[in-house]
Amino acid sequence: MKEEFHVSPKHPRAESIRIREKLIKYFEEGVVAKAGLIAHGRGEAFDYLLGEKTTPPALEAIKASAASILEARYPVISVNGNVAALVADEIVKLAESSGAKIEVNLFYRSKDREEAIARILREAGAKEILGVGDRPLVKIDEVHSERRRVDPEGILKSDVVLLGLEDGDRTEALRRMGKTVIVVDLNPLSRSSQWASITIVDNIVRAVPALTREVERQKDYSRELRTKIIREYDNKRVLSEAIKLILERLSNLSEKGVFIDEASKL
Ligand code: PTJ
Repeated sequence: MKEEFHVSPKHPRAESIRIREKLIKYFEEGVVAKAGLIAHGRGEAFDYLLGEKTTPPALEAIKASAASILEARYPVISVNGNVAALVADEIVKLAESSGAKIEVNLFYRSKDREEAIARILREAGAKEILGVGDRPLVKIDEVHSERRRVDPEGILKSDVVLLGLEDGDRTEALRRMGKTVIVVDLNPLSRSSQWASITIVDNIVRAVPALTREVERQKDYSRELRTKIIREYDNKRVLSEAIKLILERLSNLSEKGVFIDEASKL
């Protein structure tokens, strides 16, 4: 039996350590890819720079994402190892609330990982999971990794796709195929962030529940209002604002010199 690691809730970085431990546990269970651990480290670094909270540009992107999902003809949520490990329950809630399909789509695809991820989603309450088992997958030529194999009833058919922790190649390909691509990525400079139609520069653990809340709120909006939100959204500007926030935060911190309150050091 694997040893469980418990961090004291009093530890100043308790939440961050808890998330790391979750990823390690799911890595050992074959859900998260080795590279998924590296990707998480990169994300953590950007989360630090952003102040570990949902920022105004992320909120704006969440609003546009909710409107796009509700206005979609066929929305699909793509799930990989990290997403399943961190937010399986929240993904199922989002799918239920929005009517979106769930598809497992992996960069490092193997039958074992597919099954492990499908199991977590099933345990979280997902009734239908595309892209796994003996479902007939088709290849999209535009993608140059295992991610090219998609479900004809899922990503292939979709008009709006939500991707978490993505590589830029597929984001670009899906955009070229004419789809609206929503990406959750803490790094506003990544190729996926730059290629997406809407980039939510936020930690997936905060972004997905916030998106579900926004979907619920916008169900009362008129189609005209949701269409207006989509029309007025400008991803280039939102990404610039996220980068500017990092810049301002670093500038303030560099002026202060220290950012751990002197009193709390005693
Ligand atoms: O499960 P698989 O086989 O599909 O593989 C998944 C990984 C994550 C290995 C694959 O998608 C990958 O290589 O991703 P990248 O290219 O490393 O990009 C991941 C991006 O996600 C980086 O820009 C990170 O900053 C960002 N990221 C990491 N953790 C989080 C995050 N963004 C939001 N929330 C996080 N918790």
